Amino acid sequence: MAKKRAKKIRVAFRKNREKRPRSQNLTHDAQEESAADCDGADERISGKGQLTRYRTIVGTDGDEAIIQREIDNESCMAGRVLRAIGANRCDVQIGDGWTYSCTVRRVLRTMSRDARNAVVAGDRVMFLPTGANEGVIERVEPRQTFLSRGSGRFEHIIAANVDQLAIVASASNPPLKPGLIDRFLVSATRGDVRSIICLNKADLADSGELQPFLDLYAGLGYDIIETVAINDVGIAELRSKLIGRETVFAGQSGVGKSSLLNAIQPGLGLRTNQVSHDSGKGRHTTRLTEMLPLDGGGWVADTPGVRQMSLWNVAPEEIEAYFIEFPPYVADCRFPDCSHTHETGCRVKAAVAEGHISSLRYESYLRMFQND
Ligand SMILES: Nc1nc2c(ncn2[C@@H]2O[C@H](COP(=O)(O)OP(=O)(O)OP(=O)(O)O)[C@@H](O)[C@H]2O)c(=O)[nH]1
Ligand SMILES: [Mg+2]
Ligand SMILES: [Zn+2]
Repeated sequence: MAKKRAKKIRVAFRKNREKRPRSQNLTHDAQEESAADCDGADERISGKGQLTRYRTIVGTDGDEAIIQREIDNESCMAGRVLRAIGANRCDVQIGDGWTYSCTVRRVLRTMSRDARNAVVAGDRVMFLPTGANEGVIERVEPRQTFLSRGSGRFEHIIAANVDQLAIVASASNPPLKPGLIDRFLVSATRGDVRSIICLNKADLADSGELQPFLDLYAGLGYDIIETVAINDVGIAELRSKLIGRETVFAGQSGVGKSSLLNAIQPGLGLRTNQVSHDSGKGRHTTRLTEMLPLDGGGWVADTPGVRQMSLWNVAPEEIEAYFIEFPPYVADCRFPDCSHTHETGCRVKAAVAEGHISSLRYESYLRMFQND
């Protein structure tokens, strides 16, 4: 393929030197930006009018309108972001294992208009070394895969260039939320990431209680494993699915993401904490997304627990395509633009009534469709 020629490109930037407008609903925003959402915490929600400043940069227009800054390749080094600390500092590892502590060139932060964080764990970057173990990130390579969610008016990219997402849910304490699993499945598919579901804390469920969930997701073709992080149940099976791959662990706070990773590789020594007795919620113990090397090959990324999983950039009418059991029925709905919510002659609703589509999954679909 012919190399793309560098040219001058007009780029809309987020204004960054002005005072940002105060949000109308500060309490809500404070809740939305949970303590665990600490990466990118210095980015605020800003009004639409903030996106109007244009600047010209030298770069190449990629496919999907990805704009690549032209940089001096001679003086830069290639590396992988192991962890992003706030919006402006990252640890970047180069091929021989040496790690540089890097800042992020301001132009990159203003260029990433919709994203809360310009550089995320897993990114492949070019950086300019400024010392023996320091540098400045000059360019983020286009992401091959990504896992993201909506965070206020921005996209929160959790990790990039990983193969798999381990969706961790707990049988109890905090209670199982199937809707959250379904949202992660949609988001992973959208970012080209395959999913594994870990139903952890199986020791806290009555025998047979989890079977319907296991059957449901296994029946849809998803990889689902029952685990007990503190008792070594399902750990060998989970480990075998991780070796040689790059897997991001995500889920609510307190479900046992860090505990599972410690069970898989005790040397990781990740901090864990009890679920709060009062609220029944996790305590947001893990604060950063961090890529960790696995003995035997591959990487895992531990992430802070999320409170909500809003879909980002998925239009309501696109959601049906992410529910892998829907398409055969969708084709037979009476109206070609059927939303499967209220229409007569809807085959999806009929399939739910007949028990061919799980009502749990259909409820998840409805909530996502209504953006609830
Ligand atoms: N009974 C039981 N408890 C578990 C299991 N796995 C983890 N726990 C406990 O659940 C609590 C929370 O575990 P963490 O590993 O800190 O959870 P996390 O998902 O990493 O939470 P955040 O970092 O806050 O997102 C700890 O007290 C763990 O000991 C399990 O399989 N069974
Ligand atoms: Mg944790
Ligand atoms: Zn329909």
